[in-house]
Amino acid sequence: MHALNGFADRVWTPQGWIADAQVRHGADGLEVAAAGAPPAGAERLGRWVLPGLANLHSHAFQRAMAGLAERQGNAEDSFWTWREVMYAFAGRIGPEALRAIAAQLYVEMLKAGYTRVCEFHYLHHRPDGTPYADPADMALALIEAARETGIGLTLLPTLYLTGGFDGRALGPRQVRFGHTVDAFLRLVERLRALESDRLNIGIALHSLRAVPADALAAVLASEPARQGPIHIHIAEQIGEVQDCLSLRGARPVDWLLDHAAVDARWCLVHATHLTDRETDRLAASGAVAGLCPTTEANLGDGLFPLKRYLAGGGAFGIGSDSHISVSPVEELRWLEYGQRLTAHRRNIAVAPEQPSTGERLFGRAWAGGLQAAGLSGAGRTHGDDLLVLDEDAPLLAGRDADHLLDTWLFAGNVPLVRHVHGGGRWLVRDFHHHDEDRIAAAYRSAVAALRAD
Ligand code: NGQ
Ligand code: ZN
Repeated sequence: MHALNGFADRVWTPQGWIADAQVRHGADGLEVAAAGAPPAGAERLGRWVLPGLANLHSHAFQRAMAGLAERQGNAEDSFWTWREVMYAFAGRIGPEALRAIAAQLYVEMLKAGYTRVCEFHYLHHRPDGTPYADPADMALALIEAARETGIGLTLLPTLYLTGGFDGRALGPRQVRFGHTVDAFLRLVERLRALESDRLNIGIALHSLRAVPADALAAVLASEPARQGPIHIHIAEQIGEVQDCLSLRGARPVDWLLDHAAVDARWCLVHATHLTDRETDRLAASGAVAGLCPTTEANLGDGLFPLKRYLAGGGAFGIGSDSHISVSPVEELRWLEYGQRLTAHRRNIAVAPEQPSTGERLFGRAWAGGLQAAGLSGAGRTHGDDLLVLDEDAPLLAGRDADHLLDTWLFAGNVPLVRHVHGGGRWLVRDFHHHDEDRIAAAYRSAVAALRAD
């Protein structure tokens, strides 16, 4: 790894901005210290330096269908009709297409400021449900895509057993998602052997709809579940809350908190439909709420009770999920705007000790993302990756550190991430990813082949 030794006018840390700071790689990730003047040999990074964000929820293949589900197919179009369109699309994706789509997506993520991604991966087998020659082929395609682009990857092989809370078998379009618990755990162990600085392996349970109680207990008691992050989709749609109530006798988040030792290793994705009590319980659990505001808006899910959750000390991070948008700015902006639109108030995600909305959104999403990616233990305080914003952007003229994040998150429509350093090298320089032309060409061919099929 090329050891970064840089100097910047202002560097964001969880404790606040540090002026005239030296930035170096140490054992616990980036080390930032006030230096006064540039130390000998330090390269000037720029005026504004921030840590990279983790995108805590991604289904990479869905990027290639962005914009293809925005025409009415049914007067009652909903999440569930979108899901049928998505399933038809998913059925066309094999390992080569997945690798090309994911690589293009990851380039876009890096350029937007995400330096790590959690892949919630359930497209395991061939469309007819038979395993690929190597049952890990689809997972390996995602690992290759991440390696090509330099983004850090938290791969979450996903367990998917049933087609609903009633335990029905997987439908014909879902069979490629399915595993026995044993085969699933073998996949996790196989992938764990590939872990590196830029790759770690967690576990995902697709949803309570897809994982019956006995399978949940078996996975959580298994050896592979003793380490790494655990993610689950939960309470995204009112229909699944009702099904859970009628078939398991409790709402999804209550049920999960009663049946699993949910703690800081967990990420509950969406968690949209919560009672006040569930909101407080989730906040107190230490788990991360995996919020995906642009997808949740696109799919008509609903709004997360952010204000109450933050008041209870809850952790959250952001994900771009279906990738209808690939932008941490847009996720954080819509997270706040959704609340303003319903509360008829301004500046919701703030606290008395932190009156800047942008600061609080960014700081929480940064910490929650790192936690959900399984990277915040062992004294790591800052992550490894950094972003340098465009100091020449007119938008940032006259901004001090107190207003920098408010300006970026609420007014930044032109890309402001100018350079990105990750995994010990510059991945993006002057807005360009080092391999973006080749990756875009491969993506175009892959999408053309999908349309021709
Ligand atoms: C997914 N996406 O797994 O891709 C889901 C849709 C489902 C979101 N929930 C499928 N946003 O939940 O059954
Ligand atoms: Zn999802």
